[in-house]
Amino acid sequence: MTDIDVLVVGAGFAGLYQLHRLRDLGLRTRVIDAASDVGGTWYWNRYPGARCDVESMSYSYSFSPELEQDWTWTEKYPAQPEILAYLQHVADRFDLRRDITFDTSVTAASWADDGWRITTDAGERITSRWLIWATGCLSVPKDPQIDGLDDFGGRVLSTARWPHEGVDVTGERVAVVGTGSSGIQVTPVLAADAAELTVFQRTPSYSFPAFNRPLDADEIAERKATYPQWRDAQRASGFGVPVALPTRSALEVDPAERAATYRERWDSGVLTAVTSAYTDIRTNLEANETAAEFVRERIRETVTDPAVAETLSPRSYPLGTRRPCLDTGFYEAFNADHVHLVDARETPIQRATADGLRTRDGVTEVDTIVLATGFDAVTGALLAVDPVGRDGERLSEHWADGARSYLGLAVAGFPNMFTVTGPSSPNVLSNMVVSIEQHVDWITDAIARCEADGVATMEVEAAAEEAWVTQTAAMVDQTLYPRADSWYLGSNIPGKPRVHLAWVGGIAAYRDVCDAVAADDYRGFTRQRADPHSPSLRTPRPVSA
Ligand code: FAD
Ligand code: N01
Repeated sequence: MTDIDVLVVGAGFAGLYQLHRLRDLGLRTRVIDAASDVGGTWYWNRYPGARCDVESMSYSYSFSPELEQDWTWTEKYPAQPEILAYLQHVADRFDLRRDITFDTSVTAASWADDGWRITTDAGERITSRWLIWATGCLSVPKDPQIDGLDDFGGRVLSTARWPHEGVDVTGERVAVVGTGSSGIQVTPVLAADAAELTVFQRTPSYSFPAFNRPLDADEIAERKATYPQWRDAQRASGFGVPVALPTRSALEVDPAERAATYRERWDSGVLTAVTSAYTDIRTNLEANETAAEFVRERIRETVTDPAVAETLSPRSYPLGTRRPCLDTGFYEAFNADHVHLVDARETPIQRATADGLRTRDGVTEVDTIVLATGFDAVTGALLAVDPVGRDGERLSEHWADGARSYLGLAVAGFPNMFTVTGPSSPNVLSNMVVSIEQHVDWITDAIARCEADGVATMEVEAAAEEAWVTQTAAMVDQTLYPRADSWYLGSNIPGKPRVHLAWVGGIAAYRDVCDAVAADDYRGFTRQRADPHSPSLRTPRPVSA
């Protein structure tokens, strides 16, 4: 039995920074990851075209000014190998690997009054006073639910588990299933080599052009000189990406001015620019439709076949209520004769056969099937382990009606356990590196305070959790998000309760709430000293979002 102070599960952006911070406290900390190296998302998702859609100099750590100065990004939107190299550099620079165990999965965790008992698939048993899930919001690929994939005679690849040695599809017939961010990124790159490429699209995405390019020396120097101010602007923004804040309704400006505004923001190549152009795009259907139609016009302008353009145009849900995409040449790819689009809403994939994918129109024969079919978001990695909390309650039982948490950081009945970017925190509705740093800092400070105060257990009160769940759900109800079936709501996973998985109020307001909770002696938590006869440290005032 290994005995440590803190176990961190996951060695992506979150786990690496969490380890670095906990070392400063002098706590015996261990990180475990199923992967063979650091990187998390950027270790696993190696498909051609994979890159971030937040600019490199924003999608990076802010905690070390020296790191900011020494690391130089090459592109506005770096590709997966560059982001992975960055995280490998961070691991080496801060000497993190010596406390990380790779190729190992945490398979079970249960609370035992004085700490957590954890088991790994290597058969190791670990006792840890604190348990931190840095397991990622998009780390468990969704089962594609296509019958017969085992019967298929060719290759089946998943964007989320792309082979490390790469894949050459030159001269092949390829099917891509799925048109979320992964499918939209991989399609044009595979199209460049494949003999025939068929994209099976069930729900079209709204996608914006990245206008990706190499960074020039002047803009790098300018950002390096002003990083502190830039980071402040990120933290003060809605999503961790500074964009000009709207002051007017989309409905109070004339159509020509509105079109010019949308065009200017479209040309910026910033994912959130168009959706942030007016105050009410996320809350008012009519306002939203002005922006949605602007995007559809761009699709019609780009795709030469009007029928294909129409199939690619989202009409069944408002702009921004499902994750929008940033692409390089996605719509343009359909102008090539060898690239085909199947409307898999109209003609669903019935099953895979030995030769390809069958719809009611027949079998599309292919050599390779690429599954870009998404993830069991936010809760998937946690429920895969399904920790057992106080009184033997499983997380899956606690979440039977949907994920519940306090601040997205902790769960009632699960003492000394934290979730980095857990449900109902800004997580996937933000530049996640900004949100990860904020969570890691908050968790580290909370543990440090407990250690200083002689607190042995820190646990969310059920009433605080309930209040948070109620308040965050009410905020979602004021937006257009519930109008779409999306992975934000768990709709992509059969049987997953329909609960919005992210805080929708913007990262600056969220940070204020978290800071206020900490400043108010961790309001909403009970903190119990090791001596059972000493009074618990409790601040039972109501929380407010
Ligand atoms: P992850 O990077 O997902 O790391 C979690 C780690 O936990 C994984 O390595 C996994 O193996 C490990 N793990 C999970 N369960 C267990 C277990 N039981 N035992 C052991 N190990 C376990 N976000 C943005 O803000 N901007 C972007 O541009 C962006 N682009 C993305 C592109 C892709 C292709 C994907 C899939 C996601 C993207 N994201 C983006 C979201 C991205 O996941 C986060 O930005 C960030 O990388 C998450 O870091 P993390 O450390 O929280 O989790
Ligand atoms: O997954 P998705 P993703 N038959 O869930 C379809 C981040 N990310 O990996 O919607 C046919 O968005 C499914 O159709 P439908 C980002 O946060 C970022 O692409 O269920 N189709 C959908 O079209 C992103 O949002 C980047 O109707 C099937 C698609 O598969 C998140 O990760 C890049 C199907 C899945 O889309 C997830 O993106 C990549 C079936 N049986 C990822 N099953 C950046 O650019 C599923 N689908 C930064």
